[in-house]
Amino acid sequence: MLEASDREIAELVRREKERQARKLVLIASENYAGPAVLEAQGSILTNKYAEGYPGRRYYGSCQEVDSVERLAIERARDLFGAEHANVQVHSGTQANLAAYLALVEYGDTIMSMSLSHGGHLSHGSPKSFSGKWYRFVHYEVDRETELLDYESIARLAREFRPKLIVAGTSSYPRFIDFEKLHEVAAETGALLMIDMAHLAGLIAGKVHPSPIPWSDVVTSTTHKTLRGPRGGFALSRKQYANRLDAAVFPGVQGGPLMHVIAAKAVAFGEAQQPEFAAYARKVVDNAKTLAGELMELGFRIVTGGTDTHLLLIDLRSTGMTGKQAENLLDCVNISTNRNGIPFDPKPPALTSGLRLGTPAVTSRGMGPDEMRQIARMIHKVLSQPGDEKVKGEVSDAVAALACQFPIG
Ligand code: DSN
Repeated sequence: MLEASDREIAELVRREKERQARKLVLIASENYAGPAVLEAQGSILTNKYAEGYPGRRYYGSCQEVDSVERLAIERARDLFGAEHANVQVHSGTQANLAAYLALVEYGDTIMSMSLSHGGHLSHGSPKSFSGKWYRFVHYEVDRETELLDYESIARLAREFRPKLIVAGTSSYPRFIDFEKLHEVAAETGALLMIDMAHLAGLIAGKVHPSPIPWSDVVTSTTHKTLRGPRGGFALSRKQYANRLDAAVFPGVQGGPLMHVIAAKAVAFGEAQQPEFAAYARKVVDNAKTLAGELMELGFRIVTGGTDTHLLLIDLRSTGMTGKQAENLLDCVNISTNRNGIPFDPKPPALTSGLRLGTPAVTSRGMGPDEMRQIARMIHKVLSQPGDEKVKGEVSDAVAALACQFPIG
């Protein structure tokens, strides 16, 4: 139908599909949603208005979408062992916006990880609503170990007495100790909110410790390691359920996207299957193999490795910026993104780091052998940046690998 009614858009979708098949996607926050998720997201549920919550809507004829949302809520709660779930939030940032609205007042102090050390824009960047509406105090990683230093987080919390402590990152490659953060929050009278957007699939697959027992609210996206549709959700203790729901609607959103909620339900259902736990394990194993091989080839990896789906290359020894490395690899169809490293001397538009992640290539079925191959390709291109012959050889090798592992 699209081809017949809008050739321009149909052609762009076709080209994007071809791009996703041709490139090796190592962007840590990207993945390939499965066909059932895509079908639900593309369904006629998009036609229905359903402001409110199941059984309490502001529109008639919501019986079917009520059942869809109830299923999504039940599955999210079961998957993560949470007391309450809100599946209406449109995105991770929107989930964070709603969580702040539910838990703190305008102008209150919130403590979170610095963006330049692995945090997120919505954790208090001065350019985001969060940094404009709340007083953020940021903690950093330790300069030597590049790890979270829970003692220094506790000292900062004792000094600034935040109402809310936020943790969860977009480029920290190690386990986060949620229990220790809970202890800090309990000691200093703060609430604890974990943004598990990057980790949701790993937590669902039980290859990363869960924040649920230790947190008041947990926010997330659905499309990263969890492999669902582009969207968000939030979990909470029962005592914050009403406040969280009211903060989402009518606090910061209007009508829910029922087609996306259906696709979230499908993704939660898929993540409840044993195959998903096996997938999550492979994602982490692949990231460890990729990091190990890159280190063998002489790259410095921030923190010396990874416990998760992502790793961060420190490019300073190559004399190259993250932007240059990202562009070079893109030329050979390896898709990555530049990322600041802790205490990065370069600005965010350039950076000294390159972030790599394995969720997407693992969804294609790649394993340790392919990770070693990819590490060698990255090394070859970045160590001979001006050599067109090398670029041609690596492009051919990428094409061969991509053909061997179709995206379905
Ligand atoms: N932009 C996402 C990422 O790439 O990590 C986080 O929102």
